[in-house]
Amino acid sequence: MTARIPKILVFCPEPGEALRYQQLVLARHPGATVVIATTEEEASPFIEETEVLLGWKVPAGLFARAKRLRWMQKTGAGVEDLLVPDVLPKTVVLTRCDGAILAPRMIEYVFGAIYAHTQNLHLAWEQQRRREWRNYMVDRAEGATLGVAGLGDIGGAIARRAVASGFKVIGWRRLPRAEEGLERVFVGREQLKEFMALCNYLVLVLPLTASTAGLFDADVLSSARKGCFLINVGRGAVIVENDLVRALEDGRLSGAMLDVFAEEPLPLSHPFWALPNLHLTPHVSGPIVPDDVAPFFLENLDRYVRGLSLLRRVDRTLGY
Ligand code: OXD
Repeated sequence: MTARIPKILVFCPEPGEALRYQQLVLARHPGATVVIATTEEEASPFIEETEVLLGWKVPAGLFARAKRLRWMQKTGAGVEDLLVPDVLPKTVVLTRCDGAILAPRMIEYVFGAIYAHTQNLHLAWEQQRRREWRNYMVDRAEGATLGVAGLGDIGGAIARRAVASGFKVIGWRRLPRAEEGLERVFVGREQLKEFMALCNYLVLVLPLTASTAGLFDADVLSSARKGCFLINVGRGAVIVENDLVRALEDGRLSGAMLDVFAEEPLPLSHPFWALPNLHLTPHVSGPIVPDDVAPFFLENLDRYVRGLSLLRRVDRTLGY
């Protein structure tokens, strides 16, 4: 088995992460050639020989020299960086991480955000810092309508958990597909505003593609149910951020919790930092943990060696 394992380069900017993938691959295939790199310079001596690339944040310049590269397994779920024209050659098969691996942590982020909102936790923490004892009302989320835009591996898992947690759950997706257990699934741009008008909580779990970039603009946001609370764990650029600022300022949306932004790190001058009803986190909702992701890669590697089709192969036209 080991003799047939292709040369693998693991590229991760974080050394501990790269090392852990190397250990996990070698534990399954001792004797395989698995090298690690955290910078373009470190990858340079190996890139021409590499057949399989595992990782993320790979400097675009490396691909031009990767003449033997046949397959890239991205360790994250989003692949928009690799689909920029002229980055990853079309001859290279691209697979992404199975969202089901990331979903359990992202579900906890989303429900943490919802309950922090209903329990007014930000107010409690502000009061504590001021040593202030002042009563306030808390709300309930159960029974509210929660809409999930993007019903892939992650969005679908969030929706199922919301059903189990007593929400009325509706969904929105770009293309039709059978969906079980939701009150209703709205499809396509033409049904987006109707969907928005029903959501008390709106969770965005969309990939960034040509069809989703800037989708949530002033027009779409103005159709949101008054007082809707928005959570974005997909990609920041699906929202026109200045339009979101206005929707939060004028009270159309009661608040937002954002983990992703059009530009990351969020520029210091960005208006989001100062909005009282917006809470933000630095893209932490779905951490890529090597011990979670490596078994998926190893399964795909096994399929690759046996000439089988790879799991979560990216459709470059759809963008995911
Ligand atoms: C991902 C991410 O794409 O972490 O998986 O954003």
